[in-house]
Amino acid sequence: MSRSKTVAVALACIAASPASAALLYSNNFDGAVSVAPGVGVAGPTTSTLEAAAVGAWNANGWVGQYADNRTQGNPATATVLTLTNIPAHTQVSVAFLLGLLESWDSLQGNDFFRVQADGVDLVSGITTNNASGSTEFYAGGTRLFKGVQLNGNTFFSDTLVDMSTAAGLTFAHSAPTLTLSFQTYGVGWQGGSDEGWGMDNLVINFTPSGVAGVPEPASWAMMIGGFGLAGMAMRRRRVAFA
Ligand SMILES: [Ca+2]
Ligand SMILES: [Ca+2]
Ligand SMILES: [Ca+2]
Repeated sequence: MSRSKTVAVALACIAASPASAALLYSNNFDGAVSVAPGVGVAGPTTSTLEAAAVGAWNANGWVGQYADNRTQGNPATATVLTLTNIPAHTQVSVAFLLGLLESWDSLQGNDFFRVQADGVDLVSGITTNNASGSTEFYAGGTRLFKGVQLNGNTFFSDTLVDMSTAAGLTFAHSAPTLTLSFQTYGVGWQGGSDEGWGMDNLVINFTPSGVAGVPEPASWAMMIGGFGLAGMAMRRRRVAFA
């Protein structure tokens, strides 16, 4: 095998290494909570369990019970999940189904939703126009249903968003404690029975330190140099046998 082929095969093997995410926390709000070994959990706060309506969205995971937040104010009271004693890690990724419930009034009505990690926005400005306004914005989340009734409150219809596609919810993180805050805000936010939000199928993954990810540039140089030396040694051996 030529030196260039040796290096190419080696690089292909490295590129094919699987991603190294592991489950940190998950909750479907129907009693199934999973937590990585040794990790402490507080919350999620400020939410009640409400019943999802029966419908096509059940297959997407908005099913059984979901965590419902109806608080008022600007900002409204956040639903907070705190994870402590997290093993050494480099990255965290958050996914959940977001229900924008009842009479959201969009950008024009100043009704917004955001997610923060340790006090810093990961995604913000999320809004929809269940009642009035014309702007939908999901920060990279994928709209699954609009104009449906996701719950028993039929005061305007609801919107369901899959937040697993929002790039902002995958972020560098290494501290042993992570505080996630889910919150509505905006001068038009009314809350109560008029406007609310909910989440279901919350899944948080993390990347433990020391697990093979994409090698650093210095590591690449060492590996390529090492394979080059191996190729030279093979050629020398062939010359010796000739
Ligand atoms: Ca559920
Ligand atoms: Ca509703
Ligand atoms: Ca409003």
